Amino acid sequence: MPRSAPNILVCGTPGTGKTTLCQQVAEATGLKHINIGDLVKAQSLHSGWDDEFECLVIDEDKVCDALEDMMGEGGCIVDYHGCDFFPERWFDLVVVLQTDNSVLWERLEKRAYSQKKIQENVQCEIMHVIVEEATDSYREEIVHVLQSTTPEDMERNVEQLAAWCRTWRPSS
Ligand code: DAT
Repeated sequence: MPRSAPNILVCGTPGTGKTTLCQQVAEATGLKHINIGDLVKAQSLHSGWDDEFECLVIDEDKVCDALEDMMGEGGCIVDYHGCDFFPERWFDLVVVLQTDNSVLWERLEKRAYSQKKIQENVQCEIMHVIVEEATDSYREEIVHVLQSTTPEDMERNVEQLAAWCRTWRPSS
């Protein structure tokens, strides 16, 4: 069954603006915003805390099982930093957000992350880790890398995604 509305995945290093973008696109288009971090906490889809990386160890199979029906219906905008464990068939568009390194550093400092966690995340951004993950996991033509450093970038990205949704048609 083809989806009646598109599914979008928004990924990128923490702090690049995924949640802000997804909220605004959801408001503009009616897509359902699915924040994977919130879902994992709400439904305990994890196996505990990773002391080294200072984050929950998510249970990827359980997350995929929890999402399968919604994704099959379509009309979801999914918000998660990584992207390599979702089924490729779920998404019509994959957006990777990127932020200037010094701006990203400041955003993460405001989150009260440890210096180590900030360094690891900014290093991840410098090395384009998520861009590589997305291009390794999805067809090149559906992966779009968007800058998310300034409020103007955010506004433009919201408009672009909303415009893309308006013109999307189900494939036969
Ligand atoms: P993420 O969901 O990727 O972790 P977020 O949406 O929570 O990121 O944004 C982190 C902070 O940065 C938040 O205070 C909003 C701000 N921000 C994000 N993208 C921005 C942009 N393009 N311009 C200005 N501020 C931005």
